[in-house]
Amino acid sequence: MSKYEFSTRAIHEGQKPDSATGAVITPIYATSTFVQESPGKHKGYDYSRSGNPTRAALEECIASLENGAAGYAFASGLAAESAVIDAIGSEGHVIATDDLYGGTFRLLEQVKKNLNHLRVTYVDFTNPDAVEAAIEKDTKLIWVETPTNPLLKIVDLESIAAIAAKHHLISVCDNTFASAYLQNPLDFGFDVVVHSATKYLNGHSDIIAGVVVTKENNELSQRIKFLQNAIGSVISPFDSFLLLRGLKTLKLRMEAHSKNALEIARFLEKQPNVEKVLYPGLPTSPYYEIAKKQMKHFGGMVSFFIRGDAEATRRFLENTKLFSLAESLGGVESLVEAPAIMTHASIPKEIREQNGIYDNLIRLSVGIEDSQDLVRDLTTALQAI
Ligand code: P1T
Repeated sequence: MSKYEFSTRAIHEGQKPDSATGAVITPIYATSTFVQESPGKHKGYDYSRSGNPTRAALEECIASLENGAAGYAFASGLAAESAVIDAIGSEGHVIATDDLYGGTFRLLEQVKKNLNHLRVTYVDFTNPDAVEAAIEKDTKLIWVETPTNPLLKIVDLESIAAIAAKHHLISVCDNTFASAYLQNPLDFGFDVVVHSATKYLNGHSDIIAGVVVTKENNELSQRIKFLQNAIGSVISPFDSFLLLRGLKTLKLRMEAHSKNALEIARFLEKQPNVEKVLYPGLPTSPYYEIAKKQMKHFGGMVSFFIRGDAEATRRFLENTKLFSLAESLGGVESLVEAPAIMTHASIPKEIREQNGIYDNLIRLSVGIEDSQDLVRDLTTALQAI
């Protein structure tokens, strides 16, 4: 299938008509177990934690969309991340982006440090020299998010992959904010891609899911597959079905998200009560050139600082109507949130502020509604602060 373009693969890869019935759409194989003719003799499936045909179709599809060799689907983005981190074993050193999802920070700080005895250094990855300087004798893993959550910094994937390869480190990119349509980190030399598939990959805010794709079907990949089954944090057949359905329109949705987000970023830039807009698609962004190089469009996330304090932020958040005040992102509907008190509240205040996440930071997940309505909604909320 790899000779086909993106949307053709999204619609067909791993999804041949059902061999038993001819169903064009991959059925939801809602079964926990599979009959065996004789012990160990079966049609490729014996128990749904170890493998399920709906999940298998999804895993083949996402592996193709990320240009990888193997895909694994999990019950959440964090479950996917956890399996990848566990796959490097206990003890050793990890270098991670300083601006990353609060839940990933919590997973590293409050779980993997204690239980896996890992040490973690957080670095501003927009400076590749700082990443190389942070490498220690026992560094095993480089963990990147780009665009970062919530400051939308862009990391140069090619430079970071080259540093990882030079020092024989495993490189992982959390590609949630870009999605597999806008950016494929494996093409730049990364070893592993993870997603919170809850977001753009599914696109309809109706499931929690995660995926991992590996560049090679190597020992690391097999270890992740082993952990997926051994720990059991798998996605259900029903959620696999919804995710497959979402993937079919990923390209169309990402184009619409990106178009609306650019329009909104340009609008916000002109507003007197907006202090600064963070969007890699604005030519004024320090990340514009690198984003243009490695992404097809600039994505649907826009962050900005309003001119005001925590109370003004609260008034803004209470006065949007179309932008629902909620955590998460990547759905067709627009969402708004304040990272300091919502998605990134699990990061201690002094670290948050050191990284640039202040109380007046607002993050938008721009949906695919008609942009005039979204701009009107933001205008009303800005007038209320
Ligand atoms: O929520 P879950 O599916 O477990 O995914 C976690 C996760 C991982 N990586 C990134 C970059 C993320 O943004 C997330 C989840 N983020 C939010 C819920 C949020 O509002 O930012």
